[in-house]
Amino acid sequence: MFDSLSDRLERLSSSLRSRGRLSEADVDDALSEVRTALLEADVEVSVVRAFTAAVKERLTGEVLSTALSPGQQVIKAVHEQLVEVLGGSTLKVTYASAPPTVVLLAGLQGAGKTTTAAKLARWFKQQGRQPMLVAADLQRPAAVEQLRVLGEQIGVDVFSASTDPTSVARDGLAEARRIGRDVVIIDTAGRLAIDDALMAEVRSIADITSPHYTFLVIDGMTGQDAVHTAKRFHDTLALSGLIVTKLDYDARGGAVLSARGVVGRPVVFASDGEKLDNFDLFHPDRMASRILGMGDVLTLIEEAERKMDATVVEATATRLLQGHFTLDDFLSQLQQVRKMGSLGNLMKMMPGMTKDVRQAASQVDDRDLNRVEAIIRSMTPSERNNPTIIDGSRRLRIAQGSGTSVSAVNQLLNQFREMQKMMKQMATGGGLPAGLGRIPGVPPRGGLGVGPAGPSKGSGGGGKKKKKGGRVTPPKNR
Ligand SMILES: Nc1nc2c(ncn2[C@@H]2O[C@H](COP(=O)(O)OP(=O)(O)OP(=O)(O)O)[C@@H](O)[C@H]2O)c(=O)[nH]1
Ligand SMILES: [Mg+2]
Repeated sequence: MFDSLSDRLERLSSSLRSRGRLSEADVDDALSEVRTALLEADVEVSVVRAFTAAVKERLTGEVLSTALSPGQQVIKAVHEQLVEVLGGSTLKVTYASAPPTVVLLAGLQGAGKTTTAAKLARWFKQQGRQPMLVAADLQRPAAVEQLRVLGEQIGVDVFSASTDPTSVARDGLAEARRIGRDVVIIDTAGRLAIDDALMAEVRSIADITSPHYTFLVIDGMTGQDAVHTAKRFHDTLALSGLIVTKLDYDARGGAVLSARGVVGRPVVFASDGEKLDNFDLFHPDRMASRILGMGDVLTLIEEAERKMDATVVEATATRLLQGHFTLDDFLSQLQQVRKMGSLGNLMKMMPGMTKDVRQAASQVDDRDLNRVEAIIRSMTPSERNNPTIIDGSRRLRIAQGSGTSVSAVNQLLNQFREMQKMMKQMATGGGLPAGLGRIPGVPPRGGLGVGPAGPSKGSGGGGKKKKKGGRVTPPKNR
């Protein structure tokens, strides 16, 4: 779903990867990708316009977090706007003080009303309620039977009668009161398109049962058409919200994104499969992540913002620029990486990584990092500060203390020495030698592009600062 949006953003994000801050042109590029992707997803044009304007504001209006790369900043802004458009937080279903709570379902033919009625009943049951289903679709002969079969599967009573839809609804409600059911879900008949007879029928059911919730069930495979239909339903029925079905299909998804903008009502539940448990409350943030197809990236962004300790990084950077880089500095960098999860995960989560790099990353053995950390931790402070004092017997002690081998310790020390040498060259203006950016002790597979992207705001010193931020980051393969 919405593959195009995540693809576009991914491409954009890799092209932004090397830059320190977003230029106006970058922002325009980003917005144009977002606009195209949304239109491709059949999102309503006014919703698209409002969306891109809001993303633009997010990207230009505030001071952006320096813990994020430009690509991440764009993704974050789009994600936040998606969450907002999808309705912010989840609607909380409350219950009538005088039960039963009445839920009316309406919608076009085949949207998924009957299936949804059963799923909803199952959901209420899980909330500790005692629901009852009412089969008020007398249009299709098999509709009552369909609901009865579903009700049996979930152990929920189904009320039916061969009178007329309004009477069935009224009598069903009375029956629920009589036998003490606290939630009543009314399934109604669908039509191919909105017509007066359909509207009159649901209206009269609504009038006689005064539902606490009136949900319109819409097929998530449809685009903005569904939403215009929804608007017309809303005009006659005062909807509480929408239930979107068939999100398991490779939908363009315009309906989901346009709903709030066009109908002014949130999506409350979502269904993503034919099975009765393929159903849950609609979570805008989860949906936004799914639309972006980058759930992990977003987790990373959040965590990077939360955990990246800018002061530690900055302090290391300063020492580094002065030509000092000790194993302690290295360890603190490693810990920054660590805070964000395993190396393999981290690499997978990085936006802008090519598929190849991701694949390589998934092969990176986190035990490599564990080993490096264990070795450094087994050193005394003076050894960390001055590794040249580490002689044979110290090596053996460190190897034993870290549960590794002398050759592993040697390997780390050799690579660290190389790294230190290059850092010194850099500090004396030697530029960035090729091969820098390998974690000592970790085989070079892909590169570890972590660390802050460099402050994006600065008093004209952006370039210099960025370089500084970049340099701190051990392995750097950007
Ligand atoms: N894959 C998938 N199929 C679904 C989903 N929800 C409903 N369906 C299927 O869509 C078809 C129509 O669902 P119904 O629940 O009968 O739709 P309805 O709105 O009650 O249809 P009418 O009563 O004819 O108006 C059925 O085959 C369902 O199994 C879903 O989330 N995913
Ligand atoms: Mg039905």
